[in-house]
Amino acid sequence: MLVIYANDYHLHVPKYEIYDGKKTPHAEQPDRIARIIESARTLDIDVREFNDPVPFEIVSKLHEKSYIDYLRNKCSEIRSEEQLMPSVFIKDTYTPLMRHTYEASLKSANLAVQGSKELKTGKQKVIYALCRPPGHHAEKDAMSGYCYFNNAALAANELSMGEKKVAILDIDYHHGNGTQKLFYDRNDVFYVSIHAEPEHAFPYSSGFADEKGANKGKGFNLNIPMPPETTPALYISNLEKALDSIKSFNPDYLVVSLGYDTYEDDPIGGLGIDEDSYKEISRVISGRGYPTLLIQEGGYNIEKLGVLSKNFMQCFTIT
Ligand code: Q9C
Ligand code: ZN
Repeated sequence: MLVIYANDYHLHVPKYEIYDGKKTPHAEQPDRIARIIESARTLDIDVREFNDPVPFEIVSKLHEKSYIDYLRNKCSEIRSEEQLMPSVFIKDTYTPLMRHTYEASLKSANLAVQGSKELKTGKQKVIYALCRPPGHHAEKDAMSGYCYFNNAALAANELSMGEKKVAILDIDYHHGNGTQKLFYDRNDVFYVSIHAEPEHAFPYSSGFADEKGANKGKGFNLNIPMPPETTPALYISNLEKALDSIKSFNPDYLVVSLGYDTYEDDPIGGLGIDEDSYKEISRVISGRGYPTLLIQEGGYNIEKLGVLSKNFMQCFTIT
């Protein structure tokens, strides 16, 4: 496994989110990535920093120019330490702008795309891109759920190029509304998500089992919503089911949207997954043997992220 991160991931430091009109401390903090880097180092895994300047074209393949321009211009007007809650291009009030949000998001997206390029060389079978900010809620012209650009989608798009088949397995606690929407009409990218039932959990508006894709993409979207009383055993059996559907699709590459917010003591998620079960989840996915790009999404228990990611990384071996 090769672990990669972008040098400026810590520049975006959101202060608060607005939950039903009230300010609450923002859960998506730079330390999340620092903890995962630390555990990779204790496991003696190769960790590489990406430090390149990034052209905005890296995100324009899937995002609207007006949206990208808005983010760039708005962020450049914000003074350091200031936080701005945008009024447009939004789906919720959880996703604020800071002075360095655009820059950090662009580098996060670039990291995912570079991960794809590295995977395509065949030198590595598994790449873990520590993207931050996360991406799976971001739509073509909307920030949402702590996400600005859709890292996993941009990576899958790069891997596919309309020629290869790519499966995205999204195991973040939340449904990846942005990723689903970006590929809803496409049959080269199969989106499969296991997440908390949208009746009870963000994003509320999508992630239902009857959303199966449209037009050419019909049959290439699979949602597996899980109830609040999910156990590790129930979760793993649904994970096997998700992987069986991916097997029938027969992909060239697998992209995993990896969130640790399914952990039982996550402050905003929690789907009954205990820390040891991340070893099993990791074995079950890697056991399928696909060349795999892991993309970091959520996971907000900062004290536990070290051990959760360590359990996952140490068991992710492809033979
Ligand atoms: N204050 C990701 O995991 N809802 N995004 C927060 C609690 C928004 C999560 C409500 C959750 C977004 C990438
Ligand atoms: Zn999440």
